[in-house]
Amino acid sequence: MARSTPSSIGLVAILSVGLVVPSAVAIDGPLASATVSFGQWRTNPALDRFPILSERATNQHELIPSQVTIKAGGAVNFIIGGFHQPTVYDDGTLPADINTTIPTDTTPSTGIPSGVPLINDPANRIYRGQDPSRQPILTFPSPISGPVSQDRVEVVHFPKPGMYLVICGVRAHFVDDKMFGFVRVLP
Ligand SMILES: [Cu+2]
Repeated sequence: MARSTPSSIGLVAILSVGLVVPSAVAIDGPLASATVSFGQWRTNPALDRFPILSERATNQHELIPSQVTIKAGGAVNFIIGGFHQPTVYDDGTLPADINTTIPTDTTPSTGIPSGVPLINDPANRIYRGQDPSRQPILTFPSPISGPVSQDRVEVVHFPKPGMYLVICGVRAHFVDDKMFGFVRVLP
């Protein structure tokens, strides 16, 4: 018994430290997170979406701001306004690296509307957002024809430093409207 006492004390000490220092510590401070407006509803000319309108011609296809900076271990909150799909590529990927050929590098949207080409180039892709056509149906009582909600949030974690390309997976938005930006993650 006498020999077991020191090790018991040591075990208690280790357990106590374990209680004080969690295994994963969330980061804090101004670079812990950033917010990106991922598509925006226009106001000029004035827009009236009441009660459930999401007319695509009245939507701005931009990431605002186009580049944000956070620390490793931080997060980016993509606030999605409109029919968009945030997709993130690994450190160093450039817009020219993304393959967008139909149909080999795209997949059709599977909900409402269906058949919209969504970029599906998995090379160096580290995150692909939800199918924007598969969001909750707005009409109630709901006919299957929709429409679906186009405004939502996706929150993405960045554990490693680097410069990450973020594109909109809706092919026409990326190819025609250059809808992309970057997340700079500091050590
Ligand atoms: Cu888009």
